[in-house]
Amino acid sequence: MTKNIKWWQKAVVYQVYPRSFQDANGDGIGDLQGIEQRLDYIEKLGADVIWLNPIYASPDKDNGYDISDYEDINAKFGNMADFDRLLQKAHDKNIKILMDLVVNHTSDQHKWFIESRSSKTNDKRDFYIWRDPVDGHEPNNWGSFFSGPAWKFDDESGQYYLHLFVEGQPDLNWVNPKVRQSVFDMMNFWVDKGIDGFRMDVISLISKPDGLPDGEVPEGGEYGNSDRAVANGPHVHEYLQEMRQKVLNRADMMTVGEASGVDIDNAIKYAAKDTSELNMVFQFEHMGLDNNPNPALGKWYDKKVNLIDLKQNLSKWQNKLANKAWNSLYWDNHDQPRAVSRYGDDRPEYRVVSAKMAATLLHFMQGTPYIYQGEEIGMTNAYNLKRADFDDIEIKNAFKYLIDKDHLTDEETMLRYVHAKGRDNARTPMQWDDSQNAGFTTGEPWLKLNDNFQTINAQEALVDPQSIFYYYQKLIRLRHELPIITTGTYQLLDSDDDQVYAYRRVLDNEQLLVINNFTDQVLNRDYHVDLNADVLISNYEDDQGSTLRPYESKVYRF
Ligand code: ISL
Ligand code: CA
Repeated sequence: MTKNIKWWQKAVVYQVYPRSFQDANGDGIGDLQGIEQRLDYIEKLGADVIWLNPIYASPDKDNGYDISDYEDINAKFGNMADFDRLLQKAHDKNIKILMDLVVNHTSDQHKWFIESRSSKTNDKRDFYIWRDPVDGHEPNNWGSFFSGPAWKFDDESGQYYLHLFVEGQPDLNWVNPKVRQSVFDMMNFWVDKGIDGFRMDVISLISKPDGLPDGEVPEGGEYGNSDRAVANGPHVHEYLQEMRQKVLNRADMMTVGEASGVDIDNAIKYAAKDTSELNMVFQFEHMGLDNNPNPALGKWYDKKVNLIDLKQNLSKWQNKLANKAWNSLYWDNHDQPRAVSRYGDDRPEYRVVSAKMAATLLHFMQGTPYIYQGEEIGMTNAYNLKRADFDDIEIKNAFKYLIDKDHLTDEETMLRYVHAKGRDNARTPMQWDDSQNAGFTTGEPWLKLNDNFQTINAQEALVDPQSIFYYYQKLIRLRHELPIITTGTYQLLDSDDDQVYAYRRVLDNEQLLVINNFTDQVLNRDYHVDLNADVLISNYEDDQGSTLRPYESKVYRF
């Protein structure tokens, strides 16, 4: 097995959210030149790949996920020459670049949509999903992912168009072969530039079910669940195989599909070992374990995940994908709250130790780990932001619909939920140092900073040998050095222990025992470890055997 390992199976990815990483020209918005200035930092961490969130031309209705020109750079971030230089500089350091590919939908400002909307007989009409009203209403009951209906009525032509996300994000009609060919041509434009792969936005949604049937309405909700109605549609695998033939096979690329609504069986098809489609998917099951028990409120909730549920879920993915497909490993990204706040404990006395614990838990699993910018310094959720400070359309709509319209919850509770789950927790500017605006910008930042930047920042981390940063650096180095982390089998221990997450990795005669105290309590657990066993990595300086201190995490190697 070791011989057939692909480069992306040993790689660690660092996700950069360009808008919030580093502003080079003082306009308050991160940009490509800013990323270039910080390449040394990413190189020091040791990551192999950078995934860039969308940097294409966009009216920014959903922070770049509404693209108006796939072959141009958003002027806020720079221009194509800046991109070409960034790619070159990254490659000079042996760092690869993964581009975000957003092709379930475009912006309503994309020239295809402008033409499509211009008349019912335009030859681009069929590039999008247009339907007549049914009894004067929307063609079906689907809700938008970001609240409200998924259909927008167009006065000119008297038809509705589908937008699973916001109004400014009309869904492309993948049934049309011209749409597919246009997307593949555009992808080849980027492949020809020498990029190293794609992260594919909501790729599980591109094939809509025949006849667009209504979705199930959650109790207390108003709209049908479009995620469940649409995900893994009838032709999605066929389209991805076509993409593989026409684009992906042209180079040695890495692909990861964002796959909401995907279960194990589907993931095995998307990410099968034979690589007929993608290399791996981002599954969402573990992201939903701490959802609100009221389905109408979806993710909006502030209770921590139950450890047994988490173990069951992650172990299922580890075991069932083994030898069949490949996992991606992540705690957070630009759509999720901060890892230490959600899975660790961001109180000052536990922040560092618990961030390292969460990192250990994830990084010794099988799969390709993703680190979201700031995770490596233990950035926390942004509790100082108030309703008026938020920028994210999902958060704004949630306030608007769930309080103002549906009255599902009150403003104060909603704010608590947003502090726990909102996407802006991840999007506040990167905290580089303790100077004004955390060294992110000399101007006015586009989104308010987390007010803890004076204590939590990269400069601080880089001078402290015990920092979270150096812990991640070591995790990455170990993954590069020890094949067992990539190829070993996974065995969960004590599945009914709701305080400690322990597992083994096994490869031939070698073994790793990974122990994580998920609580702030001192616990006692005996894993019958030989007194002479080597501690490979730990977040405490000494080993106290069966005594586990708060959030203690350690890995033995036999
Ligand atoms: O963010 C989510 C929940 O808060 C997810 O449901 C998210 O909307 C879903 O995973 C799709 O995300 C991707 O596509 C969206 C974009 O807004 C996200 O940033 C992107 O990661 C639409 O393009
Ligand atoms: Ca800028």
